[in-house]
Amino acid sequence: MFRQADLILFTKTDLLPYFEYDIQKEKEAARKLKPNVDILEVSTKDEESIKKVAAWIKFKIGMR
Ligand SMILES: Nc1nc2c(ncn2[C@@H]2O[C@H](COP(=O)(O)OP(=O)(O)OP(=O)(O)O)[C@@H](O)[C@H]2O)c(=O)[nH]1
Ligand SMILES: [Mg+2]
Repeated sequence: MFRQADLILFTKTDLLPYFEYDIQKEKEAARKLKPNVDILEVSTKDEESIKKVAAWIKFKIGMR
């Protein structure tokens, strides 16, 4: 899955303080599988993070 992915979204990042989830470690693991993969952190509580996803999609469409 991660070898095929163009973008990895880590979602619900507002909840990170409440879980023992090492996001940096997971990013490193993903980059081991696909070094140049794009990675974004998203939370529905953070409008900017959603806009970044939309901008990523628009950018990719523009490349076609
Ligand atoms: N706190 C928080 N809750 C979220 C976020 N995104 C979705 N949720 C909640 O998570 C639940 C599942 O919502 P979905 O829209 O299915 O989100 P999803 O990213 O597909 O998540 P999963 O289905 O749980 O894998 C709902 O109760 C949403 O309100 C987020 O960024 N932060
Ligand atoms: Mg869902």
